[in-house]
Amino acid sequence: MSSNTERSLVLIKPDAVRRGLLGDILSRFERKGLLVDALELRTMDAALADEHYAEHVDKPFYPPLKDFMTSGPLAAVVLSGDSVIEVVRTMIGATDGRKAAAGTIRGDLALSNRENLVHASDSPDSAKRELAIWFPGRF
Ligand code: 3AN
Repeated sequence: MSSNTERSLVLIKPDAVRRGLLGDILSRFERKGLLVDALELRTMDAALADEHYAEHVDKPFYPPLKDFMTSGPLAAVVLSGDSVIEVVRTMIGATDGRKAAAGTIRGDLALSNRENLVHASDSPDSAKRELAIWFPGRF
């Protein structure tokens, strides 16, 4: 079996920190066999939000998303492992927690399409871009 070790940028969002779910969510990734390469509690400011969500800044849902994402500390995490980008996207589930499959993080723990606990890079290109934004010069 071939392996494809890569990295993903994961944000465990302010709702997860407020709800005391940081350990639970991190634990799911660790139990899956993924490695934590970096972990920092950070608070997003407006400029970082606009850079991170560059593809969404003109969408109607962006202003409340920005308010939410800058509302308190989040955990910025770099995970590595075989096919980690796809594996983590599968583990977090669909964007809308009301529709995400049971067994996924959002499916089990979220009931919103905004406060949906986790962000994860959705492709190798977005991982590269997001790692450079959050951990410049490190990965
Ligand atoms: P995902 O996080 O599943 O990749 P994206 O990239 O489409 O979803 O959206 C980025 C973030 O914007 C989501 N995590 C969610 O917090 C928010 N979002 C997306 N679509 C909506 C929506 N229709 N209404 C409110 N918030 C949304």
